[in-house]
Amino acid sequence: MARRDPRDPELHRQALQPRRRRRAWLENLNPATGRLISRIARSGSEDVDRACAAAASARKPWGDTPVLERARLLDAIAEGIQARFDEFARTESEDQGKPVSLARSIDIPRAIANFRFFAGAVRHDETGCHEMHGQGGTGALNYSLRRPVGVAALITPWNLPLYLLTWKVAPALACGNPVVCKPSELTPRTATLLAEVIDEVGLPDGAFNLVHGLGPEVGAPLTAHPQVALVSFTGGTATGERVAAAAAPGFKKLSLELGGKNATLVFADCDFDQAVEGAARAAFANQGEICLCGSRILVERSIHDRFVDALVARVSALRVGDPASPDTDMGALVSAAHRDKVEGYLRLAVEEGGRLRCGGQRPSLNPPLDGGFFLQPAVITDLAPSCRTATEEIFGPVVTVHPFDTEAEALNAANGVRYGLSASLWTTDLRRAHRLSAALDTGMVWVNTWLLRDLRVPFGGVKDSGVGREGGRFSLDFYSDMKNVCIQL
Ligand code: NAD
Ligand code: 6OD
Repeated sequence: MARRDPRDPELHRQALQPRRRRRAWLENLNPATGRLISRIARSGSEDVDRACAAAASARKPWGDTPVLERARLLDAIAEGIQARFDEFARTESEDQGKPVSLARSIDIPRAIANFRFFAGAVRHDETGCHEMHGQGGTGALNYSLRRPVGVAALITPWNLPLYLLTWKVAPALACGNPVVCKPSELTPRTATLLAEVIDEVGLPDGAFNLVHGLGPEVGAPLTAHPQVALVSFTGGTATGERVAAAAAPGFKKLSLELGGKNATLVFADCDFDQAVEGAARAAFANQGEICLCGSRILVERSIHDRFVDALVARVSALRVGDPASPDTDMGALVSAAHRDKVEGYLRLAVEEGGRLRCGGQRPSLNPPLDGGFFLQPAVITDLAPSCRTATEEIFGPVVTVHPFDTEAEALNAANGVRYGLSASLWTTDLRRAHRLSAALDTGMVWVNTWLLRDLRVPFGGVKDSGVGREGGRFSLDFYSDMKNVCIQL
C-alpha cells in the first residue's frame, strides 16, 4: 500500500497523470475448493514507480525515527496482528490451502514473533569499538554506526506467506529502511491485512508499501528499480537468478533464500520412533511445501525395511482434507498447476523405476472440497539417490527413501544435489553428529529434530539454495550499512 505524502511534488505529478493501463485484476482461488475468494490488483511498473517514490520520500522521516520509537512501533504491529489473530489465521489457510491449525500454531505466531524479536534486537543492539594503540602513547578509537541502507524491496513466495514476509519487513523497518513489499500473487491477503495493521499503528507515510501483482510485472521492475537499494528475495532458484541479474547493475545489496532438496539421514543407532515421526513431519508439514522439507530420506540399510514400513504406516494415517477442520493434518496444494507439477514427478518416479509405497492419488472428498487441489502424501522407494526424482525440488507431498551402508555413502548422497539449504540427522552418536554436521554442504543442520527455530541464528543456504544469511544480527547487518568512525587520539 503506497500512502501518498501530499507534500511530495513528484507523487502529486504522478497522481495527476492518466493511468496508462486499464485497471486489471487477478483472481485469487481457495486451493481447498478451487473457488474464487478475492480479486487482487494486477499492478504494473507504474505502480512500482509510485510505491518506490513513496518509500524514497520516507527515507528521512523513518530513518531519523529514534530506534526506541521504531521498536515501540514494531511491538504495536505485533499487537495489531495478535488482536486480529483469528482473521489472520483463517485468511492464511484460505489463501494457501494449509490447515488452519497450522496457521494458528506456526504461521501467525511466528509473524508476531518476527516483529517482537526485531524490536528487541534493535533495542539491545551493540556495535563494535576497536581501540588502536600506537607508539609513544598515540592511538586511535574506531567505533561503528548502524545506518539504514535505503528503500528495501522485499519479495516473498506462497508457502509461508505472512511468516516469510514479516521475516523481512520486521528487520528492514527496525533498521530504519522504508519497504516496498511484493508478496506472491497466489497468497496475497494476509499481506493486505498486515498493511491495514501497519496503517493503524501509524508509521510515517511511505515507510511501508505493498504492491500486489505478478512476478514479471511487479517483481521484475521492483528489483531493477533505481530507487531500490536492497533486495531480499525468497523463492525459487530460477527466479532468484533473474532477481540477482536485475539487481546487479545497480549494486543493490542482495539476499537470496532459494530452493532446497534436503536430506534426512537416519542411522541405525537413532531413537527409531522419534526418527520416523521426525522424518514424516519433515517431509509433509505444510503439504511438503517448505523449502526446508526433508524430501529425500537416507536410511542405514540394517533398519531400512523396518523404517519404510513404519513411515508408510505413519504417512497413511495422515488426514488429508478440509483445512478448516481442526482434525486435518494436510490441506490442499497451493494451485492446480502446482499439483500438476507434483503429479508429473510421481509419473517420473515410476518411469525411473520407483515403487510407490503409499499415496500419490487425489483423495475423494465431498463438495465443495471436490474442486480442491488435494493429493495424498506419497512415499517412494527403490530409486537411486542420484535420479531426477531424488535430486530435483518437487516442493510437494512426495518423499523418496534410499538405503545406505556407510556414513561416507550417506554423506555423498546428501551432498550430491545442486542445493544446500538444510539437513536433519537422526543418531544418538554425538561424535557422528558433530562430524557429519561439519561435513554436510548445507547452511543449516538439525540433529534429532527438524525446523526448530531460534531467531538469533544464521538462516540461509549454500550452492543453489541462496546467497547471504538472515536472522538475528545477520539480519541487522544485512538491513543496515555499518559506518566506521576512526578518531586519532
Ligand atoms: P517463485 O520464485 O515463483 O516466486 C517467488 C516470488 O517472486 C513471488 O512473489 C513471485 O511473484 C516473484 N517473482 C516471480 N518472477 C519474478 C521476477 N522475474 N522478478 C522478481 N520477482 C519475481 O517461487 P514460489 O513458487 O512462489 O515459491 C516456491 C519456491 O520458493 C520454492 O523453490 C522454494 O524452495 C522457495 N522457497 C525458499 C525459501 C528459503 O528460505 N530458502 C523459503 C520459501 C520458499
Ligand atoms: O524459519 C525461517 O526463518 C525461514 N526463513 C523459513 C523458510 C522456510 C521456507 O519455506
